Amino acid sequence: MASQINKTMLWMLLVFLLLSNMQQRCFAAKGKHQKVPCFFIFGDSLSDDGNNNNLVTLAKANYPPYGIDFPKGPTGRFTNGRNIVDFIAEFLGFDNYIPPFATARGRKILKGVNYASGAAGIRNETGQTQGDRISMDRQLKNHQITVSKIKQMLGNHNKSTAEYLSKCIYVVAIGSNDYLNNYFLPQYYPTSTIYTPQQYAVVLNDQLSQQLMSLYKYGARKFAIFGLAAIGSIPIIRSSCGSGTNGSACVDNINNAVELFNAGLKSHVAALNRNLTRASFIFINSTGIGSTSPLLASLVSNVSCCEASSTTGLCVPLGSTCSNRSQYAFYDSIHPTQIVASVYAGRAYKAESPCDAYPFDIGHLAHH
Ligand SMILES: *[C@@H]1O[C@H](CO)[C@@H](O)[C@H](O)[C@H]1NC(C)=O
Ligand SMILES: *[C@@H]1O[C@H](CO)[C@@H](O)[C@H](O)[C@H]1NC(C)=O
Ligand SMILES: *[C@@H]1O[C@H](CO)[C@@H](O)[C@H](O)[C@H]1NC(C)=O
Ligand SMILES: *[C@@H]1O[C@H](CO)[C@@H](O)[C@H](O)[C@H]1NC(C)=O
Ligand SMILES: *[C@@H]1O[C@H](CO)[C@@H](O)[C@H](O)[C@H]1NC(C)=O
Ligand SMILES: *[C@@H]1O[C@H](CO)[C@@H](O)[C@H](O)[C@H]1NC(C)=O
Ligand SMILES: CC(=O)N[C@H]1CO[C@H](CO)[C@@H](O)[C@@H]1O
Repeated sequence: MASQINKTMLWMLLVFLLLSNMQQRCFAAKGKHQKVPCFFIFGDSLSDDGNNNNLVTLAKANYPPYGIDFPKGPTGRFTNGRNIVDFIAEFLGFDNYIPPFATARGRKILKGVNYASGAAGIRNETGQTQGDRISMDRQLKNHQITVSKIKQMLGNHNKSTAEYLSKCIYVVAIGSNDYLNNYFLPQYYPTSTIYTPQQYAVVLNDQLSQQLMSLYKYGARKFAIFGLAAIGSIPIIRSSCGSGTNGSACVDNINNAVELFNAGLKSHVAALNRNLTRASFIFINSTGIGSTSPLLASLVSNVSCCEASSTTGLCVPLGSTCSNRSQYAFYDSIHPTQIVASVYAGRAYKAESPCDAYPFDIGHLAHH
């Protein structure tokens, strides 16, 4: 009888040890190498990972040949494989990519949410000719919903939620559509008749600053803001600018307008750092990275890898692709391939030149 009790106790002890060990391992497996508790993403098709899948819009990428190099196949990412924020999530040590707001449920949101939406812009009307999209203002509203859910999960302790959210990274990469799907479509949008490129850059910079202040009010303290790439040089613009007319002037016109936005954005980042001393804002110099990478310079960049529609610039459903996707800069006529995304993300995370990230890179922001 006594030995029976001892045996039972021994078993119970063993089970207890096993369970507690398992729990510890579960805990360790969850982001043992994670550098920040969570990662939130705001932006457009460069970052969208599925938010547009169920919207009525032309700006969708949840069909082959998108995702041809992604483990799960087509997901709504506008590229062949991983996008820039997927690589950043990997560098930050996350075990999983950040789920889209459209489908993120339960405790997963504690690790972050991706709000980015194809065709979306800083301005509400941007992208409306494509159909529905989640503008930056709507993305911020969605983030408010996430924050209130996180508050409930962390037990209504406002202070602990605030502390938790302050340690997370917030990437904001938006503005390309305010040019491509607004200012430079004068047949549909009046902005180019109202503003000069310089005035428009100021209007966008000011509105984005306000949006970043809202994000700050929802508890964000570590911001990485991406400047825009040289979007005048994407294949669909090159071909619409035409080779017969002065094509390079048309391309330059767009790239110059975008550089005004970028220069202003960088000064706003400096001002935000001065004004909000408890927060850190960094600016990623996308055009600088794009123009100084030897790898990027070696890629085919005047045509898309996939067979793309000349009107939308997106891959034709089930259309053909180039044979070697590592040799092309653009997957469709608008969006970069995975290999290009890896270069941008790599230098945003760990700057190779002081010009890449100002005043420091995402790796430093994580530890700041
Ligand atoms: C944009 O739309 C949101 C609602 O989605 C609204 O709250 C906001 O005031 C609008 N912003 C502008 C500048 O019109
Ligand atoms: C085309 O535009 C560029 C400026 O972007 C200018 O230097 C060049 O002279 C122009 N060429 C023609 C043929 O007009
Ligand atoms: C910083 O604060 C000054 C003074 O309050 C204000 O004029 C400026 O707009 C602020 N800048 C930003 C980017 O918030
Ligand atoms: C971006 O980097 C390039 C060089 O790589 C530099 O010439 C340019 O001034 C930088 N732009 C900004 C806004 O910092
Ligand atoms: C793309 O560039 C290559 C070489 O730089 C050239 O041979 C080809 O004609 C160009 N294609 C188009 C569509 O411009
Ligand atoms: C694809 O291109 C890359 C870069 O040029 C090269 O390293 C690789 O060997 C090529 N792969 C194939 C299968 O040709
Ligand atoms: C992060 C967060 O939600 N902070 C809130 C805590 O509560 C104060 C006042 O109740 C709010 O102003 C903060 O926004």
